[in-house]
Amino acid sequence: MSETIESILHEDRVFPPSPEFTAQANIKPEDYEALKRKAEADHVGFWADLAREKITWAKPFTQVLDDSNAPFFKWFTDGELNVSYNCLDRHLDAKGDKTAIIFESDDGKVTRYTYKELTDEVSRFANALKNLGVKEGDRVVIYMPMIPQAVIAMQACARIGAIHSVVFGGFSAVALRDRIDDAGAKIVITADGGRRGGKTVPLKAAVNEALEEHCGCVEKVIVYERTGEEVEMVAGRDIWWHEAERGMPDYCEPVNVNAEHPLFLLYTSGSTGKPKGVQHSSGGYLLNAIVTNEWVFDLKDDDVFWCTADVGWITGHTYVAYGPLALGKTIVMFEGVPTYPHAGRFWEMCQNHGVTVFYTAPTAIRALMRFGDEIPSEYDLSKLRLLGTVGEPINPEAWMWYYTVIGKERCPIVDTWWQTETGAHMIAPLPGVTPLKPGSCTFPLPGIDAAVVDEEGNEIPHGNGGYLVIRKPWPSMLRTVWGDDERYVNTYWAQFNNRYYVAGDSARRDEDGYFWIMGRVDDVLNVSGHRLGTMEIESALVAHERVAEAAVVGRPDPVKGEAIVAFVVPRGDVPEGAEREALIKELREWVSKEIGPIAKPDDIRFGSNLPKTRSGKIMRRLLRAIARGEEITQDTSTLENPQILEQFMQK
Ligand code: 6R9
Repeated sequence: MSETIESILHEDRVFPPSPEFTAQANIKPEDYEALKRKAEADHVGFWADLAREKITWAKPFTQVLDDSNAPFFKWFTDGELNVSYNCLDRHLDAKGDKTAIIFESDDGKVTRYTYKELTDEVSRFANALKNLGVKEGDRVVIYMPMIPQAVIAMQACARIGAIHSVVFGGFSAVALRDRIDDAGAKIVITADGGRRGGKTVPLKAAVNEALEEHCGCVEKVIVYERTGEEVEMVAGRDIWWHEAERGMPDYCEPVNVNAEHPLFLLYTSGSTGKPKGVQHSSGGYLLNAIVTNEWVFDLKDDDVFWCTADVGWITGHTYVAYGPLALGKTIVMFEGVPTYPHAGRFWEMCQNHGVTVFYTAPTAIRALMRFGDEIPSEYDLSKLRLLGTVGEPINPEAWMWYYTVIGKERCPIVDTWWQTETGAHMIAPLPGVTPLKPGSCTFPLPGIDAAVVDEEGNEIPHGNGGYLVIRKPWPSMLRTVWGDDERYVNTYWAQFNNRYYVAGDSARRDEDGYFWIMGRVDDVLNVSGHRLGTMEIESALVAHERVAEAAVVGRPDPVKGEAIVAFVVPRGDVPEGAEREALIKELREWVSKEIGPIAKPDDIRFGSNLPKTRSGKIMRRLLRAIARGEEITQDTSTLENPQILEQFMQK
């Protein structure tokens, strides 16, 4: 990427934290300066001190960073701990009766667990796992709805040193089977079904299908009874959760494991080939999970933190199942979807549970924004004090809507850049310190050496786009790709001779040093010799009053190198006939005006939604195939809404 990526996104609004927010923040400007100074002066010592302070070690570590086999880094190598002990037991004396989880089901039923109750549940289930022969290091696949038992299962694995691999409940039987096989899982934990948007998700049926072929590794399937609908149980293999727990003592001694012991695997799609089993450690992972919840979400004891991510994603690991619990805080879990039974569900839940810190994805914000400002205004959102986003760049319009309509201009927005592989936030504002710019994830956290570099790995001048890399190891970094060290090195390190972690994103820094994520490296277009971030064109499109959402991809063009194809979800009805032609013309002119003539889309298609994975990520591979008029050969099993592909195929 030797050429400059043309960054045409002009965003000059700046929102400094209010003095009131700063006054109460966990990290104040002077703390931030001190942390930064310390991390810069002594990177390893910085993390060592935090690890001693934040984690309860069963055996203290004496070695901090082992880089003798880089890029296979190890942290706190001779230390021992139990992650479940750190999330549960250590709070019991002071906070046994404090609410750990407020759970709201799809149909609105609310269940609460105190720390004491949660600890007992985890212990009992951990004993059940042990009783079924699960040992330290065994892999356990968890394929569950977004219910507290998913967290209980994860914590129970951690308690006995088993390695969990959560597979999102929206994945198909085929995707599940591949993950079970790759992990060599001995146990699968599932439910009869889940409930989302008033419908049943047939989880057990998918498990049965997945286990029909391969998966010789699986010995037992544990089934939580959630919907009560009839399911097929295979004799000798399948056992109900409540039966597995019968007679189990409600205390299970936590097993102390080495800091490097894998806590979990989490499969994530690469740009090509089969999904990678991203392997995380116990000690290092827990440390970044703790500090980022404290620094970025500013969590306090009276906070009610709602991260809307499913535990099937990394966000649901670090900001639901582990981080907030390790800090002894109260979290909200929600089984359903944001628009059922009505488009005010999120805001109603924020009101009813007194949510103070709310964390969701730009795609959800844009979807809810389409329903207008009146809906959120019907709810009391005055308890909210901090908002967050994750998963993709947030366009400034959605940011402003979130800031004004949801946060009432009172709540800072933390735009958090990170990945499955990084384990926790890497680039994000500190809400009491960092002046915000809509659409920028701002600055790397203390102890995180992120940079934007060119082809040779040299840091490039501000204003230009390049590769986003992390130059020093950090505790929660992935340790390897499960069973495939070579792929780990090739995917993340080889590009710069194993010196830097390569995120696969492009980014630029502005004149103030703020980081702006431009998209995946393969999302950068080259139009007539100009490099354009697809996100910038998308931002321009969604700034138009008739556009609710947009995705832009490239298509090979004999003259320009690449032509720009825009997939647009209009506000209101999908236009037809003359109206459609007029809108296409208007949008082309609009983009031309917003960015410049080179960014004018060559082809604009309309549809009622974009093809998305169930985690809300736009499936650009698919859009690229459609843009090129290719037959769709890709796996569409992870698509939330397959029927909209048809709409976009029409010219
Ligand atoms: C946490 C998570 C990682 C990819 C990442 C980037 C995109 C995540 C972002 C963001 C812009 C943000 N991404 N957060 N882009 N601004 N605040 O989403 O993990 O599912 O592994 O995705 O998501 O492209 O490389 P994961």
